[in-house]
Amino acid sequence: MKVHGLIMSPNVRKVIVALNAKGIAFENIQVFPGTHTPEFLKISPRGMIPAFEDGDFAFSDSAVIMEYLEEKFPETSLMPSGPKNRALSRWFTEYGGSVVFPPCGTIFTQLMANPYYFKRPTDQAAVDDAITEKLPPILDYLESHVPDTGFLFGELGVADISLLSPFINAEYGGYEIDAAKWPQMAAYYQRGKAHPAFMSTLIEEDKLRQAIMAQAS
Ligand SMILES: N[C@@H](CCC(=O)N[C@@H](CS)C(=O)NCC(=O)O)C(=O)O
Repeated sequence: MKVHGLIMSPNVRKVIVALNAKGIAFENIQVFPGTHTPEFLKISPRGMIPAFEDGDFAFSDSAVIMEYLEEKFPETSLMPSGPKNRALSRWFTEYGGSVVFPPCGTIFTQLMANPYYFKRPTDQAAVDDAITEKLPPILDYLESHVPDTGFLFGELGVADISLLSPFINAEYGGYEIDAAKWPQMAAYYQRGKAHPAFMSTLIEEDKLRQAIMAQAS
């Protein structure tokens, strides 16, 4: 099985953390965001990472890939049981991808990717908007939903992975969840990062991050 995409991308990381949590072996093919070669567009028609290959079957989108993994390898399940909890799990997965990811992505792009890799200026107004306007209501909402201990449905699942992964990128841009304002979220984020599936991913990711940063400087 092959995951196409840069591990530092929040959406690629989601798939890799899910694979690690399930204990499934895979190969990570480093495809940078914005790769629009005809070959890559065949497996990811929107030209976005991640894309996934399982033998001669290939497709894209992190949420779809995680659902596929869940159906193909149900043994270590990353989804709760019962229609209500499964609906909630899908909702938080969607919320992570469509609502949490954009402002966290902005912080990462503007404060890490642009200055250190692309050598482009930082759009400070976009960063300020992400930090002061976009993220607070998101954190307020999540603060009332995340548990005191463990994860949304007990063990780490796709919903947690989807909510937490974007914050890793925000942290690369220097953002920290304010534990005085959002204590539950700050603690939940630290628990997520300390989970073996996240930890092993972040160790691999750090090697690549250092290499990219070294090349860029
Ligand atoms: N809904 C997609 C979003 C994927 C996505 O936004 N990927 C970004 C990197 S994190 C990307 O490929 N951006 C390049 C582009 O927009 O051209 C998923 O969850 O896989």
